[in-house]
Amino acid sequence: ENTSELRPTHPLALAPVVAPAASVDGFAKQFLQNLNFGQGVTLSASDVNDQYLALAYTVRDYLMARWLDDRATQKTQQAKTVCYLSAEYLLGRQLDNNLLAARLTDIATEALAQCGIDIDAVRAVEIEPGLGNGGLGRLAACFIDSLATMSVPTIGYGIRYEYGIFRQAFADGEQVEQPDAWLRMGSPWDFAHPEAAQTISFAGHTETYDDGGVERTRWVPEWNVLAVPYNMMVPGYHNGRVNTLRLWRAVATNAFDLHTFNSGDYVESVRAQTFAENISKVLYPEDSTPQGKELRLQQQYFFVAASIADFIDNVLPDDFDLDKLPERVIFQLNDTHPVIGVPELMRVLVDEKKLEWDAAWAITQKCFAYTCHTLLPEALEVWSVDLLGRLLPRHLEIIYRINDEFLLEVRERFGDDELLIRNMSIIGEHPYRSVRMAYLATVAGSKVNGVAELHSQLLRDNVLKDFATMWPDKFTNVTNGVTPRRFLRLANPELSALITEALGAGWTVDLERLRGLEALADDADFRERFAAVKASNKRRLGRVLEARGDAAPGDGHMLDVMIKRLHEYKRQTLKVLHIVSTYEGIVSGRLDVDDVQARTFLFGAKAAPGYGMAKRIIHLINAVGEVVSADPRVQGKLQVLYPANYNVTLAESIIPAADLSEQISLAGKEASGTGNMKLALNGALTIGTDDGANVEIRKLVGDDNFFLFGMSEPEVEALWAEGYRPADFYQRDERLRSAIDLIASGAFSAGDRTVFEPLVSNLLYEDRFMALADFSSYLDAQNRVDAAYADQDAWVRSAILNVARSGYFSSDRAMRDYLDRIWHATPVI
Ligand code: GP0
Repeated sequence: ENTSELRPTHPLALAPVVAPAASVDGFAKQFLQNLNFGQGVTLSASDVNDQYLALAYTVRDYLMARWLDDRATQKTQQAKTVCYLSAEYLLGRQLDNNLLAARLTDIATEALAQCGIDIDAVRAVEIEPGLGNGGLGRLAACFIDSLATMSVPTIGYGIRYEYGIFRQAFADGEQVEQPDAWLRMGSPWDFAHPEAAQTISFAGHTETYDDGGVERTRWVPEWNVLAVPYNMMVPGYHNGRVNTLRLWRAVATNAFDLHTFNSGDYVESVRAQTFAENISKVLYPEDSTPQGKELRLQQQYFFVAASIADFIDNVLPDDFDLDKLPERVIFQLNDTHPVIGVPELMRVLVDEKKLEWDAAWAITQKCFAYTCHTLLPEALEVWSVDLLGRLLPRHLEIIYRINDEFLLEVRERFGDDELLIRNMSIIGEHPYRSVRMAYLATVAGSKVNGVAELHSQLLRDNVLKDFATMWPDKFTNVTNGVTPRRFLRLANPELSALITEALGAGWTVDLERLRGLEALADDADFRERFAAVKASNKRRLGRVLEARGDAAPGDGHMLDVMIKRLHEYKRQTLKVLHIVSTYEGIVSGRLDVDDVQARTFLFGAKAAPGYGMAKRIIHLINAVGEVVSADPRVQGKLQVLYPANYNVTLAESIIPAADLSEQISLAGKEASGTGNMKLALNGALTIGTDDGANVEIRKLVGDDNFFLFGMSEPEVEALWAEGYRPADFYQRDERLRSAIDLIASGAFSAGDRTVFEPLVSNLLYEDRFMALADFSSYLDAQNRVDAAYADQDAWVRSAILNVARSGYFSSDRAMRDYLDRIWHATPVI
């Protein structure tokens, strides 16, 4: 910092930075100033986007004084900083969240009203930064919110993708992907710090050299890019704390080749720039599957190397003794995407800072911890040795040495068991030589955690069994959580007001206080008010959907929602089979239409663009929806909605309106789920399998307030072991046969039997996720749902108990668990 070299004499320059006055007048003044001098328009000439940007800059102005203050103390204080390394942050809209955190909502609303502006119209133009795919990215966003609210010094590190998760549209019921140009209308919430750019290198070779009698290795890279940081402010809720989310953008070190440009070859002149800047161009739209693409490895190394260098250069004081690094930082690895940070820190310590290998390794092991988010074997990331060695030759050498020393330790512990050695090696040999990133993370990390009790147990018992035997204490669980600020306070203002009226406002930062609602579940007056809020939220959702050109949920319908990424293991197909079966039952007369509860089935889901089967399932949902909606025989009874482009913003409208939450993955496949928590917290009842965090939700809310169905994880294993033949289930269950036959007959594809044939035969002859095996149990549970819903008083009581008993699923609690069990860091107030 060069501020110490400044010798200001002006009194304003000597005064501390202060926020604008927290009053309607102060806000209006700052807003108009930003409109006039920032956007360069007068109020009367401004359009809604100008107003949005000016409003955002105004909120930022209020937060900035605290942010500057917190940065200064971060540099001087000796506290440990949590560096959350994540390739994804699925933030959602910022404006409302930041207004709320800074207690500016009412002031801003009134100030804008006095300028003749309706703040709701301004809100609506914000494009959410979709820098994540789904649960994993949203979890990162919840965690940094909680850490700021708890005053824990934190830096979230990630990538500033120019294009986030694709925008989904439907054409004839099929998904089409469009680029998400989220930066097009301006990005008021982040600001570039080009002066803090880091140079990130790639490729080339390594060589040894004599360093005053010591042989050392150095990396001679072949090309590099600049990593330019963009800071986003992460305000805590009502505590004045502002943490940082630091996202890196790739910029070419040489903008273009002037010589080539002058010779007239414009395309060639910018080739290198295009190449370098592609690194932060777009988020990989993959969820629960790894992408073995070179560009993705470039992204991973790019952001992790920049982040580690940034922390050492810019956050730690100069001349910091790196032996003490573990006292000052924990790098939390959000899945394996940032694991290349392990050999990177080793390279920095050994090659650049010239520490001994053993000392460097001792430091590194204490500085990292690893969160695993999956059990699907196909989702465990591996990099071919060939690719890794080409892109990061020094890192591959370091990984080899880490592995050699680790395998020596294995031999010492377990003897020369070659099979065990092969199984535990960080380097896999089949089908090609590769680095197993989850193993590297496990060997290097001080702790390894799963994201729900069942998941952590299965990690210990299956996926990482040998490692758990070797280091039982390394393994722990932290059940995921969600931020109550965004997903209750902001998304559900009416329920929030009702809760605050009943319990006081403290629940927003102490969610266990919701327990106080238990007693009110037996209060008829409270139940009535709770039900009125739910009904109001449904109408609000209807207005949101209609404004987008979608249909609203049916009047008086139960709202049955399945909102999550489209994946076979999550079993949207099982949901479709239920819908088709109900439809077929009514049409064929097997079901008495009066016995069927009127329902709106609402789906929200994107499929990875390259995931053919998932896309076919999307097509099927839309096709079934179209037929069901058009059929007069089920009018007013069954409705299927599938609004395109499900994202955080839409989730915030759907979740508060939901009655029934579908959490129907095959047991043992969903690591945790977090949508399940958001829905329960907003008073939806869950129909779910014994999977992920469903297990904990059911335990907390009670069996009477949860619809359990399906095989347990051990039952799933047993059925696989005995030989699973889905066609047997089809033969045995008439309801299942009719539903599948109806799809196969072409009833949802204008008579064309080929359209869904691949889907049907996959179900009948493969069915990896056992939808057919769980079908009858699922249908029975749905019948229990119908019966329960018929008694509205009892249903509302259960809904209230779901809210009252979901306090555990606050991400504040999850953060406390990480702090206690993994990070050993504390809040700094
Ligand atoms: C897990 F492996 N998750 C992955 C992945 O690639 N993407 C992703 O979002 C999810 C899990 O499936 C989860 O169970 C979990 O709750 C979430 O990560 C956060 O831990 C889905 O909600």
